[in-house]
Amino acid sequence: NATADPAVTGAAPPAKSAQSSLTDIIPAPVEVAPDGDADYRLRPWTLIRTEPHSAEAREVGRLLADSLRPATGYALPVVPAHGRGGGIALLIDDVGEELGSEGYRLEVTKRGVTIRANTAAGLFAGTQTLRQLLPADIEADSRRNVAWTVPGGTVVDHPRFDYRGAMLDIARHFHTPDEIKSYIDELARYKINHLHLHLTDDQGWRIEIESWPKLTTVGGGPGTGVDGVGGGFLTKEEYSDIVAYAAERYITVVPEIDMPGHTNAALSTYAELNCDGIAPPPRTDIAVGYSSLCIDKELTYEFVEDVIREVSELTPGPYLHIGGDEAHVTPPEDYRVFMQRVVPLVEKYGKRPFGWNEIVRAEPTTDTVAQYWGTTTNHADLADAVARGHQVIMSPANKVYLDMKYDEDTTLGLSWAGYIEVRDSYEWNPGAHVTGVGEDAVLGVEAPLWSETLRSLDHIEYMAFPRLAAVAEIGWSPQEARDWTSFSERLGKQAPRWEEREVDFHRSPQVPWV
Ligand code: TNX
Repeated sequence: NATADPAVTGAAPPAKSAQSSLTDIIPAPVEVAPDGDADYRLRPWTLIRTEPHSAEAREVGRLLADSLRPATGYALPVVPAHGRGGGIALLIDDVGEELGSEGYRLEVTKRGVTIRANTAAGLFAGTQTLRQLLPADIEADSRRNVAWTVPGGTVVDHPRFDYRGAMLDIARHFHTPDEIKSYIDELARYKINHLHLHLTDDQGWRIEIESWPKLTTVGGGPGTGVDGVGGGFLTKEEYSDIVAYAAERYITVVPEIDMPGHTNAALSTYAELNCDGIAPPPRTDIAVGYSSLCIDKELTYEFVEDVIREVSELTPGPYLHIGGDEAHVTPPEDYRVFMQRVVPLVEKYGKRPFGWNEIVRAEPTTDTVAQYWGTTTNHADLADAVARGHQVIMSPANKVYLDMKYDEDTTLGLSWAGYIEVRDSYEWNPGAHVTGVGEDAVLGVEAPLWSETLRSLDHIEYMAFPRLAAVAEIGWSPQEARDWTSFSERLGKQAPRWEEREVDFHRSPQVPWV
């Protein structure tokens, strides 16, 4: 018994730690059925038993063990699940078509926790739920004397949208591989499965391209970035390592090379890319819309193809994002000519093209995904594109731009799309947000984080949390299961977890923090 009298046993009792409830999970699951008589308690001898002959299931078990060992101090060996047995079981099983490739079924009885899924991705999602079901002390990085109780009952769960994304801008200020991995860790906890990396912009070029080596040494070198303090770039090895780290956590990296605008870092590095052959000076301010690749030069397309080829080769995921936003100095006819040539290059290298919503004006192949970042709920170009068959990612700037200030007192961030408090970021429906863009046209949601004002991981975290958790729930949970009161209460209980992990967050006055 967890409350055995220390005067009798001579041992220190487990410290009081708020037990989690089966209904505390973010994102809210499809079905939750608590059973107050079926709590399970982890023990020093608990085993993590994984589907025999599945290397992927074993790997999910290993990541789970890694995440539970520090605070529990238990060995938690990962062993093949032969026969019956208690402990934590991760089993690949036919759990029904409706659970799809990311759904899972989690059952907690007195004997143990069993997660079943059609795929290892589903098992991984289930393990993220399990982590949230343990007391917040589980996030500690050293041993805690706590009763590691998992509340009894059953969770049946699967996502609403296939694509749940977050974007990180590493161009305006470079963020290191360790910082990116730390962000990936947080995304995984909330079942976000895509990380869009904004790799290039006017102020910096952050991905090594072997055929154009000065892009990074000059365009991404020291002194680049906003205010000249955001230099740095990812080598090919570092990028691949991030992609692999993300993949282990069932997160797909979506690389973005923004063009034809947002290209001053490239244009200032290679004079020959400019129409007049003269390199403009590097820029460290935060203006937008002043740069453009030279549409009439053949060299432009050699450059673009080299970049697309090299980035595609490094990227196992299906998408390549080519930006296309705010090309204010590219005349519409030139923009069209450019995209009509470049979109097929993306497909030539086996990738599905992805662009900011402006891209649909160029009438690219309908396979091109349009990322909506507008602030209005009527958008004729987008509705027309959907009518032609395009899929859309919803990133309305006035709802989910994580770089927007929370309120007038927020020191970081921008406010061109307004202030965005947590409730604003939660209360909207991606399947009915823009007229003519219905649920079926929506591939998913994404929360972009632009980094003009963000220099450190603390800055990133402060702007992302708690709003990223809201966007995660929008992307995963059924619309009917979503409710602000419930969400805000569950959100309040995340605070001790963020504190344990030293994740900065905004203590929004809208949330009942515990
Ligand atoms: C608009 S959103 C941009 C970015 C800025 C951002 C700042 C979009 C496609 N373009 O270049 O960083 O606003 O919020």
